[in-house]
Amino acid sequence: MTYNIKNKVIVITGGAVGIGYEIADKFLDKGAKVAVILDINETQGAEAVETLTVKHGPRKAIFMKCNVTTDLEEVSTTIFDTFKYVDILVNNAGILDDTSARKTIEINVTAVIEWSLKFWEHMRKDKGGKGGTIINLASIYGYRVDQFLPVYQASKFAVMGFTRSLGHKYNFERTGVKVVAICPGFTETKLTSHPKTHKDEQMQIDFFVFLKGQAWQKADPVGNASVEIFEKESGSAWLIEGGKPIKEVK
Ligand SMILES: *[C@@H]1O[C@H](CO)[C@@H](O)[C@H](O)[C@H]1NC(C)=O
Ligand SMILES: *[C@@H]1O[C@H](CO)[C@@H](O)[C@H](O)[C@H]1NC(C)=O
Ligand SMILES: *[C@@H]1O[C@H](CO)[C@@H](O)[C@H](O)[C@H]1NC(C)=O
Ligand SMILES: CC(=O)N[C@H]1CO[C@H](CO)[C@@H](O)[C@@H]1O
Repeated sequence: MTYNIKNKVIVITGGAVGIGYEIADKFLDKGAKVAVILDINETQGAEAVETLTVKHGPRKAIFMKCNVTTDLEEVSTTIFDTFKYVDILVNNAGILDDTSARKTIEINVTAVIEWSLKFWEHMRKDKGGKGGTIINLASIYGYRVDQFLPVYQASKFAVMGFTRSLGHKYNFERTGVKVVAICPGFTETKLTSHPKTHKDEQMQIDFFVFLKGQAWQKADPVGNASVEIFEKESGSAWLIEGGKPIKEVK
């Protein structure tokens, strides 16, 4: 089955910069009707809309200020009122700060689950929707284990389990809502320029050395990969590392 992006309304959390921005750009390239960019930073949101408008034309990108941990009800209501129907949700907002476990879990797990369920209900065919797609940003940390970021690791395992279960064939066949995960390897964004591990000095040094040895990529190929993954089977997860072609994570 070919999934058509043309005329689809896409909502992207954390969409103003980095991977989220690239995803908005690539879906607009493929003919999406509008990209609704949610982000906490209004300056970056306005900049993203300005750049995307120059590239794709007026009213293709819209910014709404949003804190994913607190604003789900208010922002989703505004989105549904304004656009009537949302076809694609990308849960991308996240932090990388292993010194604040509660915050990481709140943003990277709880918010992903709550946003997914809200839009899943909106899209499900068996409850009056037209079906749709939810793309969750997991990470290489969703399946490969290292010793440096245990909290982040836990949050990504959670996103993978949630995605595979909600996206299970059983649920997809009933609802027509596809749920897939994208697992980027190390990607150059603002988030990764200052990763925080524990205050343990030796670990900081070892982590720095470890980071230097990874296959880094820019955010751009992750945007491309998300367009490809849009067509994949519900419940599946895909690795994009070092800018190489995507690979299924079993
Ligand atoms: C928002 O982004 C701008 C531009 O990158 C930055 O200068 C500013 O500090 C950010 N604001 C907050 C509250 O993080
Ligand atoms: C988002 O909301 C939470 C909960 O109220 C708060 O702790 C956090 O600081 C907010 N984030 C920003 C960037 O304002
Ligand atoms: C992304 O895809 C576009 C075509 O859709 C292509 O021109 C570009 O080279 C790709 N970029 C990467 C980094 O793969
Ligand atoms: C699903 C989700 O919100 N994932 C984010 C968690 O945080 C990382 C940053 O460390 C983001 O890259 C993910 O998109």
